Amino acid sequence: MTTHKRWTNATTSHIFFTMLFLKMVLFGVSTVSAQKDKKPNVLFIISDDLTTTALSNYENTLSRTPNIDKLTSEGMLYTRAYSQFPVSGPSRASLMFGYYPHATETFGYVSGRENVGQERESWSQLFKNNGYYTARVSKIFHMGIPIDIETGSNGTDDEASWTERFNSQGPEWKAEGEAELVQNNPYGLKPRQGGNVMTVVKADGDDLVHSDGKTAEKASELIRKHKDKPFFLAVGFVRPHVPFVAPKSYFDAYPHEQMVLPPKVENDWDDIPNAGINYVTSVNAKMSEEQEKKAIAGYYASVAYMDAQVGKVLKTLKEEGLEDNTIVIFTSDHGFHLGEHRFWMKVSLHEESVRVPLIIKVPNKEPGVCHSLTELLDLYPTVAELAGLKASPHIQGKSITKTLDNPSAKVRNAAFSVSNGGSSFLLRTDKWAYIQYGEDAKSGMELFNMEYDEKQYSNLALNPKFQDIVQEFQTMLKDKLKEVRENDLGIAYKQK
Ligand SMILES: [Ca+2]
Repeated sequence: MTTHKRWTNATTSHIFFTMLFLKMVLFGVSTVSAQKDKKPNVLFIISDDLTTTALSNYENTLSRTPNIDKLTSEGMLYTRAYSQFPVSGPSRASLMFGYYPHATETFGYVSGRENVGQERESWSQLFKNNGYYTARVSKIFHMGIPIDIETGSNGTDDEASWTERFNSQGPEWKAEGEAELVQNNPYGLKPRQGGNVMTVVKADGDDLVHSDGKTAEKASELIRKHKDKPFFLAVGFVRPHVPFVAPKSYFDAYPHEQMVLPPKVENDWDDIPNAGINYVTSVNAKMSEEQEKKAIAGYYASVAYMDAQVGKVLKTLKEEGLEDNTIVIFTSDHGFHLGEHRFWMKVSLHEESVRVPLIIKVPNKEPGVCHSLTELLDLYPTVAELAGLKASPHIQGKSITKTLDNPSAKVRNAAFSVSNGGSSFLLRTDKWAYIQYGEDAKSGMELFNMEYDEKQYSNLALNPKFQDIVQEFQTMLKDKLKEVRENDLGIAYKQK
């Protein structure tokens, strides 16, 4: 009896431990250790022409972006992230290849490959060459919006960067619905126009009629399909880039009459050099106050639509159980003016045009807010480091991984951006924004104390009291350009 009982106990416990072991293998311990060894996925989401001023996780109290807000609450929010060139083509070439625009002389609507040569790896290509499945959905390298979306073209993509690539065709400004052109249309005669102009369309139909809806659907499909191997998935949303097109319902929260215009400051333009007056203004676009408000409402509705698509992709990531092993990045290629100084669109090196939203969520790292200066150029080395991959030592961004553990850690003293074919420059420090037009400053300068004048109304560059500061920035700019130009590809690209 005793023997039998002992045997039974031994058998029972043997069975118990076998079951426990199996359970651990199937569901528990093995999953944890496998996750530890598993290469992290990368989900890179980039919106087009998205300014921080239109986001509720930054300074806006009217615009609503619940999905981006949720990601913000789970990741590190960067409040001082800067684009290297406030226009799609050169900004994207810079962030994808890891060089400043002046290093490669890439200032136009190209991928940037033509200037770095075949042997250098783009950001996603580094992952591809290290066993990752890499895919692009819609606009990552430059695409002309709206034309390349209308035709479903690759734009000036870099094919070598991807295992697979997908485009998301959409009707853009031709979408069915209620349309209105809100610039260069003083008599309101033209309902709509293509190209790079502010046509607003309150569209008929659902999210899937448009490019970004299709992009979210394709991205979700790829996440489900490739969840068992490491992936680098780049998801490009084209809104809120013009035309401001979204399903009607996204406009409900933004009646144009309730939009608040930035203050119109008397003599605002008097101390801005001609080169600093943006290419689209309320004046040259002949916009009435009503049209200005409609432009803002159209932009906010486009942002809300894009935000909803971001939510769909993040939901899929969660449903597939990949949140704990995926680095998520959300950003934009540059900002956008929504009537500040009566400026519209990008190109300008003023704060609203050149500063970008940036959220980086890394599994097992605490959420937070980081005010240190960062650049889009930093994404490549940062994410490579997080994934344990070795990027070329020649790329020019800096890894900001230390800010993910310590948000007060500093990576750089100044952020650097350029515009107008590389002839205009911005150096942004914690305290100052210094803008220079022409490498010799012959076309003017702007200097703003960002602690007291964050909206940049008072240009101090010609004030005698600040000449030593101007001198300092001119020296800093010369040094920075020299550093940027002294790189591993200088001779190679000049010989092409
Ligand atoms: Ca853009």
